[in-house]
Amino acid sequence: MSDRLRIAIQKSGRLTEQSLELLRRCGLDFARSKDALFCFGRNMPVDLLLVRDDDIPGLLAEGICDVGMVGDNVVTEKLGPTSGTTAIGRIRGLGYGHCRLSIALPSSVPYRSPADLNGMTLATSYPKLLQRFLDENALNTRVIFLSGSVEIAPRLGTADGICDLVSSGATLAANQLREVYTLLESEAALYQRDLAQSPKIQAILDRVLQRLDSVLKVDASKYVMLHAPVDKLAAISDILPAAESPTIMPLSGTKDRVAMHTLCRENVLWEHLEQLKAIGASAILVLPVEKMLA
Ligand code: PRT
Ligand code: ZN
Repeated sequence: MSDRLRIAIQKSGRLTEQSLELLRRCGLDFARSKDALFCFGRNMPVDLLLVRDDDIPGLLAEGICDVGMVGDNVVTEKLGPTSGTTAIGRIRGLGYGHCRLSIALPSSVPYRSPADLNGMTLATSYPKLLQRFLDENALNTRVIFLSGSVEIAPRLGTADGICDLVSSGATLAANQLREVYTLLESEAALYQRDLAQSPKIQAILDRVLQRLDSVLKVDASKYVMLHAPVDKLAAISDILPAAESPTIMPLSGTKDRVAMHTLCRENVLWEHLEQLKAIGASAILVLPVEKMLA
């Protein structure tokens, strides 16, 4: 058994760039081999396997890799819910690859509740997750498996509706489909196999996780600068997500308004900025944080 940590990531697809970038930001440097299926870690005992995302749960289950960066949707479809029931555990959400697995019907088809799916045929690439939902709701709905282009099945007359991944919703809209029920929310996540018998590999993983946690924490943090009415400072702090105690500075030419700087430990959204503006904040700047040693 080698004493190197093996990480599987998607070889080529939606998750590839961000997975590689995240590992790079954790300080991992890989030499790409010619076939690019295996990359040797140059500065830590960590190697990369580049594979199809669908293969990652199986590679973890077989112990061929130790951790995998893969969508929750893929792992849940292949292995079922991982909590406690399998040796594969979800250890971190990675903050990219967000999507949801949803049932969608042609816009013209009425829908009030899952019972309306009775007697229909649904096309999907996620037959296990869909069948589990149908069974839980005691629905008599036919499932047909399609490995791709699921969204055109209703137009071709192959199915009444679909169950597929959605992110922006543009694909559904382009096919006159309407999302009616979400089965699963998903993001790219780090999964690990049971390493109880491999303490050396677990120790390498712990080092990588420590770095990963700093990177993820910095990503979620924002530095906010704004001008605020003096009597609204408390209300502004309440709006800012996970804000630390702010720095308050005078503004020349006015006693009623001050400059406020604060670190927010969670992402600051447009909704927050709109609320801040509504209670009198102005000149609002949200800056990314590069590194943080707290
Ligand atoms: O070759 P390989 O098997 O590795 O790749 P793949 O073709 O199976 O997967 P890929 O690269 O398409 O997606 C990899 C992972 O990205 C998925 O398993 C999800 O975890 C995640 N992800 C996030 C998505 C989407 N968003 C997504 N929108 N995967 C697919 N889609 C597709 C969806 O199937 C639909 O066709 O995009 C379309 C919908 O997008 P919107 O934006 O129009 O709603
Ligand atoms: Zn795939």
